Amino acid sequence: MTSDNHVAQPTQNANPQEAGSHEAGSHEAGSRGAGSRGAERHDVAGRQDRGNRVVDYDAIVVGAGFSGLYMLHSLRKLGLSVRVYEQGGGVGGTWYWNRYPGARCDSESVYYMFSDHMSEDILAEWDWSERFAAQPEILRYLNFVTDKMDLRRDIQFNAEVTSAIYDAERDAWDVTLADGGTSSARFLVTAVGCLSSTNTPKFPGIDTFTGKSYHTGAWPHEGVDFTGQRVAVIGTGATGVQAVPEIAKQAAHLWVFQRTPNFDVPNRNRPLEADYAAEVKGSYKELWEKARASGFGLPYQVAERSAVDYSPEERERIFEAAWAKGGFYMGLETFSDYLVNKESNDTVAEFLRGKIREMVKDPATGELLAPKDHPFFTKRPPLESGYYEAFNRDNVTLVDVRNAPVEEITPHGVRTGGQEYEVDSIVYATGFDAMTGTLYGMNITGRDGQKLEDKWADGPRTYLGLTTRGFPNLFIITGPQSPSVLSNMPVVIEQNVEWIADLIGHLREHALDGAEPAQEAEDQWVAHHNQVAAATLLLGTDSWWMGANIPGKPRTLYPYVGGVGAFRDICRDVADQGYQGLTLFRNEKDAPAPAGASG
Ligand code: NA7
Repeated sequence: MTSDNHVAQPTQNANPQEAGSHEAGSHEAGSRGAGSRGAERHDVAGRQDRGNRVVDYDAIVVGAGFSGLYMLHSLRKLGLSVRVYEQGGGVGGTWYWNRYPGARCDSESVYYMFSDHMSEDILAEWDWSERFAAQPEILRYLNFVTDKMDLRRDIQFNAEVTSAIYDAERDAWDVTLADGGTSSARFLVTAVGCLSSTNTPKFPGIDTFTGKSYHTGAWPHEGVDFTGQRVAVIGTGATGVQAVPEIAKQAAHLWVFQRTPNFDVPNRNRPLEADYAAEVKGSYKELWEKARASGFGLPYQVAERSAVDYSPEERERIFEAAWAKGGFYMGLETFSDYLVNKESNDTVAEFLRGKIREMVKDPATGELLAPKDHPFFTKRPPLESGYYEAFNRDNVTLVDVRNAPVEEITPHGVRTGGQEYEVDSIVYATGFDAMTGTLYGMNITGRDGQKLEDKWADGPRTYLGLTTRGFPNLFIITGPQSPSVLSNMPVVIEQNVEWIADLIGHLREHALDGAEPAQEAEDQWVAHHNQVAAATLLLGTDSWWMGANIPGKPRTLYPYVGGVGAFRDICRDVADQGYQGLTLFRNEKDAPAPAGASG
């Protein structure tokens, strides 16, 4: 990974309403994201007596997944009054919604959890059952954390935020919910995740389908039984790759519609060995520090070497060892220059193509499944368990929609290449409007009526991914231009949350009311982000990391690729230097000049 310790220069100091089921003939019911649902009006629960306060709460947090839960806990520790609004009927975020068959985390479970910063007790008490935890277990974990930390009482469920408007007079954020409820707070923290607005392509005829259709990211809570059905899965990203082997076990026939094959690596999932789990727990502090300082938030032994410096035989041995180990070791522990050296990347890409051809019995299908249009890891490599083997089953057929795109959804199925595939159910594993979709859906409006969506019309502009000028006291967890999805998420979530909480603590300590990045600091962060990105191969590939999956979305690298550890160092330096690059202010009389003015 590249890293650059650039620092921007300072200019100055529940009643669960289960969602996600899908009615025949309508693809809308299976979508998710801000603005996707309405609900009956009810009063905002838990509102405090304002007294002489100009706001209802010190902070409003949107979302109750990993980020929102830890943010709530951290702000409570500072003594703040906090309200969390959660669109779902329960906690969990990604793990509340993504209940499709085979849904599983691609980070090793022992590292996909809160550290002792949240609670030493939870760390000690919680035991994972598998090397890679499945969705139900992660959801159980997050509920366990919620109850242990007594977080539920400050969370309002089924509460979709439809607007958040900054009032400069009061230095307050006014928030409106889909049910018409309103409330206000000094600080607004978005903890909405990166993959929370589902993307269903606007295929012609999509509403005419008379069977059932589902989006993997808004899966019915009661589950779906595909036994005996003819099923179409559209999409072969990390989600499709997990769902296909499971659906194949039930369906009479499964057609998998593939536009772009991926470099899928086996996860080698298995029951978690007790001694391994104990070993990790035993050296937890050390391992988490290593993860925090790493490129991707995992405490792996990164090999600082290039594949081009090794003989084909030596490379083969290294690749085979990582292949046998499974998981992200192939990307992280073999060679370290895949993202910056095409020649090095070609060696691992060829190795993986060879493995795919070996695993798939039909040569034509194997060839279609072997990616040739992008370098390894320039799209998120899915982890697989039985995906390629699924194509050796008689009841599974791969359909290439690269050369012959989906023409239309008909009342009875999917038409492509002049052929109609008649099915009973369609599964859209077609991804998300990542990183910005849900933020825009909340209609976040800052100083002078500027909408976030308009400010970012040509691509996100942030300071550290955590703040953006013109939107005082808006903090974005795992936002664009922060490491976010290029990491093991809990590690960067903890870092983001702690930085935000420390800043808010600093403001209170100094009787200040707010923070907003200076123009120059923001400009420098955007330039740095772009510079780091430009040094990689990522910009040349059409991926959701680049916004390429959503028509009209600005093409730019959304996550920060400078590395988790480097990012943490930069954030810490900013804080150590009195929040360099941020304007800290007291009430409106001290507020900075409007966005656009020199900071
Ligand atoms: P992804 O990775 O965005 O995958 C979506 C898939 O859907 C991908 O194969 C797309 O092909 C395919 N797609 C999207 N639109 C179309 C159309 N119009 N026609 C055919 N195929 C289409 O989403 P996932 O949910 O799998 O994974 C998201 C992240 O979750 C993942 O990266 C992990 O971080 C966890 P394409 O590749 O665009 O050609």
